[in-house]
Amino acid sequence: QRVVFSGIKPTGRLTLGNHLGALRRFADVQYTGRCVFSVVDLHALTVDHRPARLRALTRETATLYLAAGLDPDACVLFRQSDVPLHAELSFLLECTAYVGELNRMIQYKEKGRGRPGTRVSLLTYPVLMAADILAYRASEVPVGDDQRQHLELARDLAVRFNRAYGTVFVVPEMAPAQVAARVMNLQDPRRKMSKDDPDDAPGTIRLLDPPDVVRRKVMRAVTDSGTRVRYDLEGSPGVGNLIEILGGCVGEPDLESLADRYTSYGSLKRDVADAVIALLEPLQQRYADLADDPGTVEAILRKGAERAAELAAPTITAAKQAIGLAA
Ligand code: AQP
Repeated sequence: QRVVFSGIKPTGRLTLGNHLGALRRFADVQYTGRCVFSVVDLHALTVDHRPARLRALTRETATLYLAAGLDPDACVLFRQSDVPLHAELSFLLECTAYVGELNRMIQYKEKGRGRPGTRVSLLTYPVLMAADILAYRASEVPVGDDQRQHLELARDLAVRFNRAYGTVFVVPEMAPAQVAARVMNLQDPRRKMSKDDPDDAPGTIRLLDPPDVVRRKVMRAVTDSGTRVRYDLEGSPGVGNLIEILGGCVGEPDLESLADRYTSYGSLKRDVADAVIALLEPLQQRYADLADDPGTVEAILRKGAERAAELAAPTITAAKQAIGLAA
């Protein structure tokens, strides 16, 4: 059976990158197998955080899952911290992982390695992510390109555990996006568009940005001093990023020929703005309806957590038994 797991951590307001690289693809696969999607709030504790903001962002992210079209009758939607089995399995996997490999994680290097005030959990974060995935015996993980290294680690841990103690885990495959697997910042196209960017960052499109804000951000996107529209991420990263975004929004994987249709940066930007606005409009409409009804969202999350715990429990029992804990 096809089993899909993915999650998003509520550390900021979701961006167009989160949508094209992850969220939209959750909706695309939800009727094709068992799908489990989580708002991974424990991961948000690995960096400096404020409790009230975390709670608000967790609610907003869960509401956006529904607004993006996730159907709670088809897939399991839950808040990670409601299912304590994730933390339990994470500890077993910490006893399988090595400090050396965690030290090499790019996100850890960028966000905290070598600083005395870095939280221990930032080092072990990829292990918790492995637990999230392995608990459901997921065969597929739809994530953006920036998560490739963490997914490799999840695979390594599954293989290592299985070899040492007997087969418990399914070794998951990464399911990368065809286009827009790495949406870049519109003002600095060599940097990933990140939800950690300041709330008013001009190069970051948020899923809840009103249409005029989206248009302004796109029209002011950095391009280059040339004039020819071409898809060349190395030579012309700003223009290449706009073409990726357009291809992602309209579902056109052939980016070279998409670029050939444009003779000026201005017309490309206008079409990018229109395409992003059209993609976000139905999502924003549903979000507005759901935001008025927090009780419904909460009830969906609670029911999802019960189901998630049922699904994960047999894997954790098997892992405990294999490693020598359970009777
Ligand atoms: N710019 C992006 N382009 C394509 N996909 C992206 N994702 C994130 N940014 C882009 C994908 O969205 C999911 C969110 O995963 P996460 O919450 O674990 O965050 P992340 O990967 O660390 O990326 P963010 O959203 O920019 O968060 P910060 O800045 O807080 O680290 C993942 O599938 C990710 O690949």
